[in-house]
Amino acid sequence: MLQRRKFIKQSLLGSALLLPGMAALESQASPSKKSSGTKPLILSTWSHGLPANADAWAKLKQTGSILDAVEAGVRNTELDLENLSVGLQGLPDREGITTLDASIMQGDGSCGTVAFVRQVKHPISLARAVMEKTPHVMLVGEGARQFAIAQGFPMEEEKLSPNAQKEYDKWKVTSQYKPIINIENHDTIGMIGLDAAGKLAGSCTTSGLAYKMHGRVGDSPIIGAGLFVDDEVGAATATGLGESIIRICGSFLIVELMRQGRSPQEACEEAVRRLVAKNKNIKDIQAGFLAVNKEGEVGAFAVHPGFNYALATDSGNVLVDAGSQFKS
Ligand code: SD4
Repeated sequence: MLQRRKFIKQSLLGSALLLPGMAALESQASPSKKSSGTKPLILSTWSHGLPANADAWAKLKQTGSILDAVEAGVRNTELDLENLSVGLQGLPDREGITTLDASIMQGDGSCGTVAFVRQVKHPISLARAVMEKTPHVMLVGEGARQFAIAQGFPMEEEKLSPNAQKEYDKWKVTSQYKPIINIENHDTIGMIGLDAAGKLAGSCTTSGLAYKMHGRVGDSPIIGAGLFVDDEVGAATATGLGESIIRICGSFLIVELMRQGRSPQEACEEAVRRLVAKNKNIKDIQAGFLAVNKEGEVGAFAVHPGFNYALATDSGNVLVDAGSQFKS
């Protein structure tokens, strides 16, 4: 029932042959096969994951830190002007204000998150500062902004990007709010990475749902929902309608299923089944999960077709189609 994963795009990182990475993907469909995972590895949601993975990979080679890598990778997406779901160029809430959510986590349990934060270009770095420089895990709203100022983060002008302004102006004509995510406007980036020594880290950053209520926070900055990392087991991240992911504690669920012996692929599929069971109007809800275990085996699954992810290994950086519960 799994859709066969398709190799879509060729390496950004160099080499043309993708045998180790592809072997890992094929093994997901037959969990009884012996592990064919690979390390190091960087995994991230959607096609903007390709340039993000490339930056993460370069950082990993430069500093040797998987935490540095997952921060650097998603900073790329936070600056991507084409992306209307991440960073200050993202679509605003219904008041016309762009507010950002982000989280970062290491396999030893340390983590930091920010939510409902304004004027900060790199919320992922602010989340890292929360993790490293405060006794807390999460700062939100004005408190997060004040902390950013105190930490020397520049405050950006509150002005919508030209693309976001155009879309917002169109939306205002009807001001119709439907908390529905179609595949086309899923752009959050969730990234998980495993270094050669088996250490894990993850990051997730988003402007959240377009035209959300002012103050709405999604799954991305909620540890256990949008991101969870445990060096003993593996890591998972999520994209899609945050409310549906929070309801099932999606990323934590996947890591716990892997702890109980499921493969990353089996764990992602079970999380999607759970999400489908716990959410009404499932035909209007897209959500997708990515997972890696500490052996470097990967898994991915979504509610509806269309979810893809970028996978970087020593053999290259490729875009891969994930399977889905419902078919088109
Ligand atoms: C949220 N999960 O805020 C995010 C949205 C998302 O691509 O993934 N957008 O609910």
